[in-house]
Amino acid sequence: VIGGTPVSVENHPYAVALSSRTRFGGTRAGQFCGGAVVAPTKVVTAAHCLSKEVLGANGVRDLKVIAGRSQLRSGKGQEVVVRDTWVNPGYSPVTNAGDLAVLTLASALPESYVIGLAGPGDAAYAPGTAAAVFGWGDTSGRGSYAASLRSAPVQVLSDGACERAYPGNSEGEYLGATMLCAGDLRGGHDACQGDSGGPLVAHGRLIGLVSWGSGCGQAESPGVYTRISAFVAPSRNAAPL
Ligand code: 4AZ
Repeated sequence: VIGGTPVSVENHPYAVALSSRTRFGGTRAGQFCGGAVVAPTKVVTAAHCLSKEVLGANGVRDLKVIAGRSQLRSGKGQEVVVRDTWVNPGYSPVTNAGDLAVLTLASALPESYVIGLAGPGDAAYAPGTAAAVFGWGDTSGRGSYAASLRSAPVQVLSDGACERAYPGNSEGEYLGATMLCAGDLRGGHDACQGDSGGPLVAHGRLIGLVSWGSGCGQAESPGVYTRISAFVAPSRNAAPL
């Protein structure tokens, strides 16, 4: 997180770390992505966090979720094994469209950790809404990972702001159907590497997951998030959120 401040997970218990048991050890305690608790045994994260390149040969068996812990190297909270993963079949690793996966945990987290989802039409998606992004990722854009959970204030931005920044050039393509634009057009507040999959929250509800962007915290290069409302529908065919 760029331009953030340390926050206590006690105030944001839906914020969890995805950690590898065998990789990225040392100061990061294996942390490589974030996630959000949406039910006692369900964590949403970015689909790109579960790619083979990220998970390594052991796949899901290498994965654990760390909850209730601000300082990753402290002993607090819960470390939970992942029993099953669901990757959005509409996810494209080429465009990053539909960048969402659901982890089913082997044991339940407290109900008090669960954050509600902002569904389609929720006012929290209106451009200009104050939002906050959470994570243990890079705080500088130069590979300095946070030891403790941080949060930065960002604004929900219009689709147009990201369409202008990412028109399908080498920086990427913004596809508003499953993506959400948020950040600080003047720069200075953003998600960054290692924050992927982590929560974007507005009006006390989950609106996005950190997905991608050009660099971190740069002016005119907003963050691109997975649009949670694209996966919350009253229809029987909706994703299992
Ligand atoms: C990443 O590499 C990444 N500034 C995530 C978010 C952003 C940039 C990069 C947004 O995981």
